[in-house]
Amino acid sequence: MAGLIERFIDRMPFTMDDPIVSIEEGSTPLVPAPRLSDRVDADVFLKIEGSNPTGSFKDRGMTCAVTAAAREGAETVVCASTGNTAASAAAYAARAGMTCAVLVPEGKIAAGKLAQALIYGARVISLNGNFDVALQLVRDLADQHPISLVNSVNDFRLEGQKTGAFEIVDAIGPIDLMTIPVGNAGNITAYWKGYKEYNDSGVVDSVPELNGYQAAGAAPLVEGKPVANPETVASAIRIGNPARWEEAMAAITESRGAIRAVTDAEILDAYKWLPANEGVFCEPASAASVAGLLKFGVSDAARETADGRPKVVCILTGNGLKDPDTAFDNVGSVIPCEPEMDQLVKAVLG
Ligand code: AN7
Repeated sequence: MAGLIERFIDRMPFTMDDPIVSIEEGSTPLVPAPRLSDRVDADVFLKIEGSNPTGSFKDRGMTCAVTAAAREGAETVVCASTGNTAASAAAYAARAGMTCAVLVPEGKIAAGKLAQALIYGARVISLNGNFDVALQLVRDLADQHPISLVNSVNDFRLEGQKTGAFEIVDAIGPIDLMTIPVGNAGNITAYWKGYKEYNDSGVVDSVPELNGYQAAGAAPLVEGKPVANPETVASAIRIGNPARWEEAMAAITESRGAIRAVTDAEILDAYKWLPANEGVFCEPASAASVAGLLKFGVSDAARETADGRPKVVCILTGNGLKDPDTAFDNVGSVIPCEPEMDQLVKAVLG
């Protein structure tokens, strides 16, 4: 399967003559979730973005951001990151033969993401400060030096990430509701762009309602003001001042949707329920989209416009393997066993 620039070249700010940097991202599974569907009385599908090359949706944006950087002749890319952007930037820079530096909040990045950034060969800088401070610093750095900034303030990132909407519609037609975790608010902005683009060009004649979910301890868009010290178990969305604030709120309003908060306890409930009941393991931030759906349900408006049972898609933005520590903190322990049949029988049958 080709990468997403090639697959959607007519809707991209690129031509096939550009130096396309791809690791065959996109084309992720859209998996029906029968048990979740029963719980919310809707046909729910999970968009498994953890199946991208580096295990998160960031690869959709990064193929575009790094292709644009390559076209401009950039030699170095930089980003601030809660982890997934760092892993993705590091991989695509490696693929392009560029140098990559990533700025991550000290101690607040999941182990898998840190391992990825390092093994792909990035310079990993641990900042004594949170994501919002890191983003401001790299914005200033990129203004002063010939370095390409690949955070989602870079419009090319949105061009790539909008293809998630195309894939959903191509697979199951127009949907009634989409739920998505919101951190820096690039992804919800990009999905809305994608749905509108398909609608405006006549591919479909409706757009879905968007429901965005933030962690309660890091919910600036819900509170209507920046959060100085964001805190949540979902480290990927531990962000207090989203860069795409206005665009995200416009997407919510235009889609007649909502931006709401889910607590860490609700996030962790969904995080554990999903693998045990649907066989799908996502990272805590991603589970916010399921936690939100379970907490708030499907709106009356989405049910009314639906043709039969409403069609709902939850975006699962990152792979559960990214964050093994949170998994171990929330499950039982392994069962020790001597190589004897009696013990084994007890261990297996409980
Ligand atoms: C798994 O990697 O911001 O609202 O620096 O990793 O577009 O920010 C990650 C964000 C959701 C939120 N789910 O998306 C970063 C970073 C996962 C994420 C989000 C992120 P945006």
